[in-house]
Amino acid sequence: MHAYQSAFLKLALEHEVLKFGSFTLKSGRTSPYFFNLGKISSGGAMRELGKAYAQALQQAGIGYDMLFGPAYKGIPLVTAVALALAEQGRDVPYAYNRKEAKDHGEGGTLVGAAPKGRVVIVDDVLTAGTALREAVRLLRAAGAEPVAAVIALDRQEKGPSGASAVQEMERDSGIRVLPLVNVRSLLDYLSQGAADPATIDAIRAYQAQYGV
Ligand code: OMP
Repeated sequence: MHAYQSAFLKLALEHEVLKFGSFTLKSGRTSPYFFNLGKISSGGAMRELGKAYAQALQQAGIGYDMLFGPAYKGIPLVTAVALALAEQGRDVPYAYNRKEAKDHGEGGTLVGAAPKGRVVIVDDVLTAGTALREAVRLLRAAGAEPVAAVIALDRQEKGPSGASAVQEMERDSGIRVLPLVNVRSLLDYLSQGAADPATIDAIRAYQAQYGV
């Protein structure tokens, strides 16, 4: 594990991003854990998160022209990543969308830099891949070329056709998925004393059903 990955896991656990219980996911699955990146909600924590995303992006060595953050959780994330990259001397344009089109003022659903060229999507979690597919569609419709998605957590689950959601996403849309961590590394980290054995067993049982 890279230093930025363990720093990210420490940050996430300190801010109670990870919750245990019973949660209905966007996919309709009932999960014993939920990763809520919205808990990163102070300037200092968001700065650390932005740095971790920027490092994951740099590590991947991908060429890109701009960043895009899908509404809602992608909006503060894309801003934090753009700030972290600027701190390192790279000033990258970014854009985000509204969930509902605005019919006055500047109008439309896209805000920020006009989408063009090679775009990296910045989002929180990938389960079945529905949220990222939507972002890919939106960017293509705007004439841009989505090339990658950098996310905090890959839950390593099956997608709509039963294969790995990440593999389906990479195959169908041609974009690369760059997670800070995946559920396996999360489980390894939790097994070192950060969660009780019953919780870890519940996550493993869920993974046995929906995981890949
Ligand atoms: P998919 O569209 O199925 O990939 O689900 C991803 C979205 O679900 C994310 O953008 C989140 O809004 C939400 N989500 C979480 O934030 N954390 C989780 O642990 C699980 C989900 C989820 O609903 O699957």
